[in-house]
Amino acid sequence: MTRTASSNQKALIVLGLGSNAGDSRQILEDAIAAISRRVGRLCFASVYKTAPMYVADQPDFFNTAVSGYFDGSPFELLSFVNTIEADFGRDRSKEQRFGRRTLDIDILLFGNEIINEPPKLIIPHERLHERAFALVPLLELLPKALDPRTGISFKEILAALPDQGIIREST
Ligand code: PH2
Ligand code: MG
Ligand code: MG
Repeated sequence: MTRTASSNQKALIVLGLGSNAGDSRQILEDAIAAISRRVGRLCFASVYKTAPMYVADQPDFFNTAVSGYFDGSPFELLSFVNTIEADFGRDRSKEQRFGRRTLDIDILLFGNEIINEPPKLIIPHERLHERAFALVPLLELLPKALDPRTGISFKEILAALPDQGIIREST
C-alpha cells in the first residue's frame, strides 16, 4: 500500500482547546469526552489559565491540549471539531476575531502533514509558534515534537517566546 499525504491512515493529531465564556473548566472536560468518541488513545494535558492574546480586554482563557489517533482526513477532523464547537453553543457569526468564546478547538498538528488551504485549514496551526498557551500543553503531551515546517523543536520555539502569563491549574 502506498502512503500519500491526507490518506485515511490513522494520524497522530494534537488539538488545542480554549474557553473563556461560560463554565470553562466544565466545557473543556465535556469537550474532551466528546473528542474521545472519534480519537483513539486520547491523552490530555493539564488545564492552564492564560492571559488573553491579541484582544486584551476579555477574561482570561482556560487552555489545554489533547493528542490521539484520528481515522480520517484533515478536513474530516476539521468538520468533527467544528461540530463539537457548535454543540457547545459556539456561533461564529456573533464572535469578534480573537474575542470571547465558549469553546475553540484548533487543529495544532496532524501527524507531520503540512496543509495550506486558507482560510479553511492551515496545519500546523498558523499561530502555534507564537502562542505559549498552545505550545505549553502540546509539549506536555509531545515533549520532543518538531515543527513539520522548519524541523525546529517546539521546545526551542517556546523557549524563545517572552513570558505570556501561563499558569498551570490542574492535571
Ligand atoms: N484564543 C484566541 C485569542 N486569544 N488567548 C489565550 N490565552 N488563549 C486562547 O485560546 C486564545 C487567546 C482565539 O482563538
Ligand atoms: Mg483559536
Ligand atoms: Mg479556532
